[in-house]
Amino acid sequence: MKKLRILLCLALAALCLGALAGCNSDQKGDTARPAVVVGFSQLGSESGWRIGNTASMEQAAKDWGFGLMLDNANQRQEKQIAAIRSFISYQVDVIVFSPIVETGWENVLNEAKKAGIPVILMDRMIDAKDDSLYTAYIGADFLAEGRRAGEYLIKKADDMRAKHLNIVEITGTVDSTPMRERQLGFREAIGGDERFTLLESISGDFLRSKGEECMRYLLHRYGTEGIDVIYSHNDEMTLGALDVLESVGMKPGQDVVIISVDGQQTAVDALLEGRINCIAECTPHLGDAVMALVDALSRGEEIPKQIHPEETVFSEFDDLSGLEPRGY
Ligand code: GYE
Repeated sequence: MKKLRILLCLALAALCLGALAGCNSDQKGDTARPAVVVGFSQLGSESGWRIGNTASMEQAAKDWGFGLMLDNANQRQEKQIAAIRSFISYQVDVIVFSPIVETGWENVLNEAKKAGIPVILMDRMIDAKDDSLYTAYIGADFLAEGRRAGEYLIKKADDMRAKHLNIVEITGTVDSTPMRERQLGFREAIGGDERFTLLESISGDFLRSKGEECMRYLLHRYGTEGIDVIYSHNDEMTLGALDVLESVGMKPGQDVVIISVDGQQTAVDALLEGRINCIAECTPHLGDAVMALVDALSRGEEIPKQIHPEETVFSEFDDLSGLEPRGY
């Protein structure tokens, strides 16, 4: 056991030195500790959004001259908890993490609090009664994203003069903030409108492969004629669903209304081709704003408890000719 612990310490030290090499430092030498070290636990690489988000954090750490210890948890909460513990033992200046689900963080966040290390929640929230367990949350207003998706659908139904539309929903990871709130916001927007029936809601875990699986199941259950609208909580799952629809000869965007969330380049391209009807934007470019908070904390300044980036919606009703490349 002791041996294992020593090995773990050595591995951690090697990881830290590797991760921190080349950063600005307050001492001489390549491996000296930078003035500010950020421990960042990323939840995985499940989507174009997530990969863009990791790149944004890495770039911003470089731009601000901060050391970044990055750990990718590959979709496993226990790996995130272990990473946060390692950041605490390394005594990083700030911990940033993107919680894969909302529950189960109290213990490890209490440990960070006891160690006096501020925690910034990035992208997703936690469900904790005690809001002193984190210093700030920076991430999208997912409720607003869901509402925008629903508002688009109302407009579309008016435009189609539809009497009745059957909707299926492919959700993100169960118990994650974007899943919960994108679901809620959408229902809020369309609720009470009797033209809509929500046939079923199933989780595709934000993964393209599961989006495909969900679509196959939904087609099997409701048939090619039974589904009028697909509301999918992210672009990866949407792209998976498009493949399946096209493989059975359907024309997504025409035979069935496709509503997605995120706005990664491949999905925006599909929107421009008419294969997706609407995308509620969610930006992964949070790195710079996160590092600005880290900087403020390192100067002992107060920071806001909650920050939402500005976001919009792209749809077939908009002129998208001037849209800049998305960068993810
Ligand atoms: O929409 C999805 C990703 O938490 C906002 O996670 C993020 C979501 C994003 O996998 O593509």
